Amino acid sequence: MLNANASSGESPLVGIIMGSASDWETMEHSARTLEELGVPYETRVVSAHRTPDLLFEYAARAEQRGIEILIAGAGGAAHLPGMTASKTALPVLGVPVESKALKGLDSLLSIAQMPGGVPVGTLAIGKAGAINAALLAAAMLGAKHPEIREAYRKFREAQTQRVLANPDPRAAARALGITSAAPAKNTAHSRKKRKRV
Ligand code: RP5
Repeated sequence: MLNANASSGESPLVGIIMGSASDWETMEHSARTLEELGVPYETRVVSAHRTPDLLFEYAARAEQRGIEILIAGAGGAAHLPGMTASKTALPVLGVPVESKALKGLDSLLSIAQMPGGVPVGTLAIGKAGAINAALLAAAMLGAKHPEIREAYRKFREAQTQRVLANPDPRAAARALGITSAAPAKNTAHSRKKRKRV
């Protein structure tokens, strides 16, 4: 019943759970980031509303299965992270998935506003939160696993070097494919400038 998709042959240290398969588009960024850092993880859909018994079993048994941190992503009335935290002493990191109706503000508040006594570490809405949940998990695991601390340090250092190596925002935006289609001379900014002279 507790079979999940493990990332490698190694025993997973992180469990990435989500309320619906529709959350995967967001939560795969947690998975990809852990893969980049070489942290073994497992993933599975566990819904607080649709499969509450599975959620209780998964959360209650995660620690004895060798999982050290749980990342839980959910959208809307996002009870999954809080309910997971209620059944385990493992740290739970919550990722608010962007909802259609309220753009994830509902998810964010549902996850962040836990009553005192049962903490959920809440990340940003959507992709940024999913990436940061994985990075924070790696930072926490690093206290016990030196190779993960080193992988995390290298990730951060490479990120810093990338920014320093690309000081020109136009060139960096072009490289990332996010440059605006409009040529600089047609922008409102350049028109204003021309008027002033
Ligand atoms: C939540 O409801 C899930 O986490 C998901 O973000 C949201 C919508 O689920 P689906 O209707 O797409 O399955 O429980």
